[in-house]
Amino acid sequence: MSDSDSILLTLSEGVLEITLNRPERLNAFNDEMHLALRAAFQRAHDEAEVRCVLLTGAGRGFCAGQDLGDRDPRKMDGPPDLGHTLETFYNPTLRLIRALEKPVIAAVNGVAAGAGANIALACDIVFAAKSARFIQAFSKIGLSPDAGGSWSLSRLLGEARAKGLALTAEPLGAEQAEAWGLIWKAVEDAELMAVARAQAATFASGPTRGLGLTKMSIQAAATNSFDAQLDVERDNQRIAGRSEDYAEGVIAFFDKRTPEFKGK
Ligand code: T3D
Repeated sequence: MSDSDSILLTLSEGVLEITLNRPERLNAFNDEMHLALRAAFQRAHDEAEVRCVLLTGAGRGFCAGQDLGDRDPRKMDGPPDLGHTLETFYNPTLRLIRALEKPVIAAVNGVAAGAGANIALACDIVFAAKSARFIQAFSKIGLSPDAGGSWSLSRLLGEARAKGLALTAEPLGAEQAEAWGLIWKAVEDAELMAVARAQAATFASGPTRGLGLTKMSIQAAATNSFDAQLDVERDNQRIAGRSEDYAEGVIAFFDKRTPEFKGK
C-alpha cells in the first residue's frame, strides 16, 4: 500500500499496479494524488523489482482530470497560474512515464477526461473497457489540452481528428478510439482487468531491457529522421545484445523451450 489513500499500490510478480483512488470524484487529481502518483512512477524507475506498471482507476471512472473543486474562482484571490500547476504537478509525472524504460499499461475502466485522458494516452499500451469514453474536456471550461494531449493526439490521430476532439470535447468511445489507433484495444468491461493484468504479467516476465529499449526506440522515432533513427536502433541494439536476457532468448530458441528472462 502507499502512504496516501488517494492511490492504491500493489507490487506482485514484477507488476506495480497503481489504482487512482478518489472514486467519489471520478479519481480527479488533487495535490495529494498528484504527489502520490509521481512517487509511484519514481519507485517504478528506481526499483529493479518493478518490471511493468499497470495504471487504473477505482470505481466507475478512470480519471476526470484536475479536481475543479481546487480551482473554484469564488474561493480564490485571483486567477491561478495554471502554467505553474502543470509544471509542478502534471509535467514531472508525464515525463517520468515517458522516460521509464519499462512498459506502462493503462487499463481505462471508465470515463477519462481532461488530463485524465491524456495521462492514459501517455502510457505505452492502453486497454479500455468498451463502455469507457475519452473526453478532451478542456474546451468546455475555457482551457486548452495539457498533460501531453496535444502531442499524443496529433501524433496518434493526425491534425484533423486531434483538433476535432480537442475543439468539440465530444466523447470518444473506446471502440472508436481503437479503430482510430488512439489506443491498443477496447475489451469487454468485465474482462478489462484480467486482460490488462495478463499483459502486465507477460511484460513482467519478459526481457525488461529489450522491452525498455523498444519503447525508447519507438518514442525517438517521433522526432528523428530515418538516418538518425538508424543510429538510435544501432545504439539500442548494442545495449540489448549485451543483456543476459538476449543470450537466454537465443539459447532457448536452440533448446526449443520457453526462455526464462530475468530482466537483466
Ligand atoms: O488546473 C490545473 O492545474 C491545470 C490542469 C488541468 C487539467 C484538466 O484536467 S482540466 C479538465 C478538468 N476536468 C473536467 O473538466 C471534467 C469535469 N467532469 C466532467 O465533465 C464529468 O464529470 C465527466 C464527463 C468526466 C463524467 O460525467 P458523469 O455524468 O459520468 O459524472 P458526474 O456526475 O459529472 O461526476 C460524478 C461526480 O464526480 C460528481 O460529484 P457529485 O455531484 O456526485 O458530488 C462530479 O462533480 C465529480 N467530478 C467529476 N469530475 C470532476 C469532479 N469533481 C471535481 N473535479 C472534476 N474534474
